[in-house]
Amino acid sequence: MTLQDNHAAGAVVAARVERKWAMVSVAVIVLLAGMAAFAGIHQATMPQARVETADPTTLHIAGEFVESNLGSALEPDGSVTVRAVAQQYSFTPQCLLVPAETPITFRASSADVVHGFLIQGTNINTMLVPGYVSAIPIRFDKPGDHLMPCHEFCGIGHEGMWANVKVIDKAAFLAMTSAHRRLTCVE
Ligand SMILES: [Cu+2]
Repeated sequence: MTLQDNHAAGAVVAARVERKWAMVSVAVIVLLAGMAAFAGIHQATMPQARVETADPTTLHIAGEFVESNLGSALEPDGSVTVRAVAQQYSFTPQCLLVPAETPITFRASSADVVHGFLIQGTNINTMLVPGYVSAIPIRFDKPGDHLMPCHEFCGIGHEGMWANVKVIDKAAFLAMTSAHRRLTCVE
């Protein structure tokens, strides 16, 4: 075998290996695009189906996020809507009370800068952007306590910004709704 034959054989091998790896990388891209499409279309995660806005400058004086409307509300269909506001450096209410085994929708916005909305032990993880309403559906299987830290750096007091989420028995929650229009676990 001459040196030239060797080179030719090497080129053939290199071309074959390159084709193989090109196919692998195309397959990875197709797989990732497929997963993103599945999550977006089938599980309705991102992008959000609609954009809701809320004026951060009047959040506390008018509309859905006035203080008297924050907390957990029982809807006519039996689901629960929880409304909260984030501001430097706290959440209002500081303790969110929700029932187990019930469809829940969290609706929250920010009064100033971008904050994070994350409930530990669940897949809730989003941003609260001033001017926009973040709406997240969830269902808790059992009672328990969850920490809800702000996980989006929002200023010097960021590390001290968190709230609690208390999941209680559904019957106990429903019993409380007759006495209060909006429920929280703030002491
Ligand atoms: Cu924050």
